[in-house]
Amino acid sequence: MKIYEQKIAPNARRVRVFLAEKGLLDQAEFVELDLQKGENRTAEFRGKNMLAKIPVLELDDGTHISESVAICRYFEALHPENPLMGSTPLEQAEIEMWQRRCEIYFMNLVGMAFQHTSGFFADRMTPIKEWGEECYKGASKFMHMLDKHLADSEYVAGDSYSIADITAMCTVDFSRVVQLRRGEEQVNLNRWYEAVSGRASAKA
Ligand SMILES: N[C@@H](CCC(=O)N[C@@H](CS)C(=O)NCC(=O)O)C(=O)O
Repeated sequence: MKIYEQKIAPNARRVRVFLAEKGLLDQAEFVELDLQKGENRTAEFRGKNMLAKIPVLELDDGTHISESVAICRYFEALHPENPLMGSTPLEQAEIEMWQRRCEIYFMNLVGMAFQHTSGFFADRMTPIKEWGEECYKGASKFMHMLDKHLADSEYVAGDSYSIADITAMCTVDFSRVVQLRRGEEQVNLNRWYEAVSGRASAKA
C-alpha cells in the first residue's frame, strides 16, 4: 500500500496524523511528490487521481482512493477501534458536521488565501488577490467562531478527539503561510491547540 503525498501539504498531513492516531503509519509506503515542480500533474499521476491532487492512497490491487477524508474513512472502517469518526449515529453526525465545517469554512479558505495571494501555483491557475483576501477574512472569522465554540467543548466535536480536531489543527498550522495566527485573547482556541498539538500524532 502506498500513499502519494507531499509531507508538508496540509491535506497529506491530515492523513498522516489520522494514521498515527490509529497506530498504522508504518503500514504504508509514503511517496513524496514535489507539488510546485508539478510532479502531481503528469499523465501518470492523473491516472491515479484525475484531479491531480494529493494525497492518494494506492492499494496493492491497484485501486486508488483520493480525498483525505475518504482515505481516513477507509482506515476507520478497517480499524474501528479507537474511533476518530464516532461510534453512535449521533457522534458520527456531530463529528461529520464539524469536520465539514472545519474543511469548508476554514481549511479550504486558508488554501485559497494562500494560492490567490502568493502566486505559488501561478503556473496552473490565475491568482486573484482580492479573492485571496476575502478568503483570508473568512478563515479569520471561522477561527474566532471556533474559539467561542471551544469555550463549551473540550474538542472540536465534543468530549473526544476526532477527525474534526485533525482538520482544524492542520489548518491552524497551515494558516501561518498567510500570516493568520491565533490571538492571545483566543484562550479557548489556544487551550485546545496546546492539547491537540501536544499529542504524539501531531508530529507524524
Ligand atoms: N479535497 C482534497 C484536497 C486535496 C488538495 O487540494 N491537495 C493539495 C495539497 S494540500 C494539492 O494536491 N495541490 C496541488 C495542486 O493543486 O496542483 C482532499 O481532501 O484531499
